[in-house]
Amino acid sequence: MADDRTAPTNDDVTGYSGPAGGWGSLRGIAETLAREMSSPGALATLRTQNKTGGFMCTSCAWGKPRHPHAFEFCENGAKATLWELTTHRCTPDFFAKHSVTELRSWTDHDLESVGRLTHPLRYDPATDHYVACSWHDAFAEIGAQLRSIDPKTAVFYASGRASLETSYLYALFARLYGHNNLPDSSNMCHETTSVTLKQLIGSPVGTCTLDDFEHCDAMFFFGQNTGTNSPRFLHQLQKAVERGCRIITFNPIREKGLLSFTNPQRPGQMLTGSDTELSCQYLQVRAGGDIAAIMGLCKYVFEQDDQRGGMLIDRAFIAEHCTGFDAFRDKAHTTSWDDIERESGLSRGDLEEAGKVYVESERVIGVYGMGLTQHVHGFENIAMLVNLLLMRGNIGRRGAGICPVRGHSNVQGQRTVGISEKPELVPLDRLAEMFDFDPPRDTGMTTVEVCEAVLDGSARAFIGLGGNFLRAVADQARVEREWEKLQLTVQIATKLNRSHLFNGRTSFLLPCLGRSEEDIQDSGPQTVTIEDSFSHIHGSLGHRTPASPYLKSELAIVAGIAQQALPPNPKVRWDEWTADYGLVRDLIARTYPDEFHDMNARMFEPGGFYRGNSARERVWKTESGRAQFTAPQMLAATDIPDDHGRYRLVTLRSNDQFNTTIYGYSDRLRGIEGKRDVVLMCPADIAAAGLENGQRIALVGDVDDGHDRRIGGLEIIAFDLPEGTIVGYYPELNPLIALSHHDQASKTPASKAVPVRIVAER
Ligand SMILES: Nc1nc2c(c(=O)[nH]1)N[C@H]1C(S)=C(S)[C@@H](COP(=O)(O)OP(=O)(O)OC[C@H]3O[C@@H](n4cnc5c(=O)[nH]c(N)nc54)[C@H](O)[C@@H]3O)O[C@H]1N2
Ligand SMILES: Nc1nc2c(c(=O)[nH]1)N[C@H]1C(S)=C(S)[C@@H](COP(=O)(O)OP(=O)(O)OC[C@H]3O[C@@H](n4cnc5c(=O)[nH]c(N)nc54)[C@H](O)[C@@H]3O)O[C@H]1N2
Ligand SMILES: [Mo]
Repeated sequence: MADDRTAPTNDDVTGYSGPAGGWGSLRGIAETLAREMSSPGALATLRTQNKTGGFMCTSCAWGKPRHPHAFEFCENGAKATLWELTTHRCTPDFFAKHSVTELRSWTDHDLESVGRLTHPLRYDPATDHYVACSWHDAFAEIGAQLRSIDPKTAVFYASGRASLETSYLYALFARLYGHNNLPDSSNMCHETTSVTLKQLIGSPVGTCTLDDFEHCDAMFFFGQNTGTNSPRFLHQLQKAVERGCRIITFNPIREKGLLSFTNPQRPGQMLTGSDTELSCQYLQVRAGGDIAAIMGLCKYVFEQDDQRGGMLIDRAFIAEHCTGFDAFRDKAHTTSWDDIERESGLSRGDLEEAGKVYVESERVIGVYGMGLTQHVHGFENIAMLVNLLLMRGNIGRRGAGICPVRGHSNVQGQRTVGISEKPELVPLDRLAEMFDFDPPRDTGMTTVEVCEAVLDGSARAFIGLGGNFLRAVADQARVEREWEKLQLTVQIATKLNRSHLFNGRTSFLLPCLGRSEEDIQDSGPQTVTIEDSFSHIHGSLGHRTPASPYLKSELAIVAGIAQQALPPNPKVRWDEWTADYGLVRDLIARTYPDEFHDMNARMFEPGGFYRGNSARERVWKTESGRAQFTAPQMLAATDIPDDHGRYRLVTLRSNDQFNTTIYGYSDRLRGIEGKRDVVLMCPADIAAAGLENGQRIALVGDVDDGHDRRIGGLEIIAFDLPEGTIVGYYPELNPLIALSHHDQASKTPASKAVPVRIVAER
């Protein structure tokens, strides 16, 4: 349990005591500039980032304000751009020198550091090297292979970066070809959100907009590491706190970014070193303890409501808009404080103090990230947050709502325009009519099901539109071993990564333009669009000279493959669409007229155009037509019982990475420098296990399914954590996560509260 008196703080056991932002973040940017020898004008490019007429950052999906700051980017957004603008190149000469098998021993950092991919490449199994090939041959061969297999055995994966235009065509391609196997990175991320919020409030995405952060009285913040993963959000947090909004944070780690912030955009704060305190209460919940913690908050609200004659709970709202309230109330009544304290690791007093802020606040926003979604009972985590908010009508009002903080810059948008394995979310009848075909109606594979299909040999082909699928999935080592059974693998990427080093019998690596680069097609320079976390759509125009003259845009690559794989269809015009992306936006507008009408005219509206959200209007597109309370059947977000020597491992990001892209080895805000092979553990746990700070250990997966999962050579670092919760880095620890360890409702891999044991190495 978190107790500041017995456990040292992060600052005692590690090096960093400064706030998030500040000089440290500027140093981080300068180091990346130098390391990547970024091309001339890189800083000028950064100035146009996230501004109307410029390009939209490829880092996180946080909203882009109507009135941007002079530099509307953060340390990590700048790193993402500079990483793309590197002068290093990964050429056919490089691949002549290094076999694919050799490259498997390289780190993620070293692979991407080689630089931007320059030529289309084909894997030659005879020599185990990649060799350059022509685009024409690549498209023809991929098309021929796709024509030779049952479409239902092919998978079209997408990482959440590709534009709305590319995503729309990619999904259309899959359906014309004959499958709905369209998982995207969202399946490992906020799919829990898409499934839970759709079922409970009828909208699969958050209900807030940036404006709400100017009007809320409190934010309840669960499992999202703002300082690292959505740093531009710190501006809204700082402003909110300065006008009196209170932030209560639930997180096993005392994340610097949620404790305090020095704003690099405010020279005064930079000079004086003063910072803004962000969270007024910081509750170090156990990993997997949020159902219990939120139940505690709700129980307090019920108790206070009883004492104040029923004045606290918004019964009028509940009567008019909700269902399931009575069962939920009964559940809260019968749940004991003892159970809540044990499962959350928090004291009743602390939860009551937080509950007091909730009932005192007129307008409340619930914010969350992977700390809620990546659990076996992620659904119930989010459902409890919905319960809490609905109790006082905190959804569908200005300054209130639910705010899942999305990951990839267009991950939400990809789902919006059809990349989904769930056909019921896609207007198939309209597509059938527009393109004169019979779309497949069966449910496609999630990322977990794709891995299962690779393991059992039923998957035949895999196309990856960006991303690093094989590195990002659970049970990574097992899936890697079976990958070569695939008949065809195609990866569309900007930089070399581990997924490119495991090849199907026929295998291509196709290099594409990055978003900051100029995309010239037959009708001239092309704009693309993306959707941020708040359902706002932004045009993005790259200005940089492409890293290589042989690159193609993602859209052109998708169209090039589709053209070869599919029979001709007069309604399907790959060449015309590639020549003018405006025509693709017209298709999007025709497919989704309510949200995307006049898309071409609106895409450069300052702050983006809003595609709306029904739940925000208190229109509940759920089965019952109402917002749904849930009575959870469990208090822990994991199914694996506590046991002596069993720990809940949280796998998460450092400050110096974007997912599997490792920029460097500095987790600045947590004070961990120069290494990633670490396990953070609280001093009490270290002592109880008879271990020592700095000792080498192995982690062993603790699921009894006949598969050994073990990673050795890890260093213990004493860290301020609740007992029983230990922490290490993604993606290095992914082989420890059993494929079966996923959210029960959405199949999002449960990368948090992974059951493990510790074996001392010496
Ligand atoms: N710079 C940078 N930005 C990024 C990314 C990146 O890698 N680098 N990745 C992008 C992507 S795709 C995504 S999805 C987002 C991810 O952003 P986050 O949602 O912040 O994801 P994580 O890094 O996994 O951090 C999870 C947080 O939840 C906490 N946590 C873990 N388990 C629990 C729990 O059981 N309960 C609670 N209450 N908290 C818990 C952890 O301590 C940590 O603070 O960021 C996006 N932005
Ligand atoms: N254990 C554990 N596993 C996790 C998570 C976790 O918290 N813990 N988080 C999960 C989450 S939230 C996510 S979103 C997934 C991420 O999974 P992915 O989205 O598949 O992985 P990324 O690391 O974002 O992909 C990086 C690669 O994308 C390519 N790339 C970069 N820019 C572009 C571009 O503009 N176009 C194209 N075509 N390619 C580009 C580069 O080749 C780069 O190597 O991982 C998941 N896995
Ligand atoms: Mo993500």
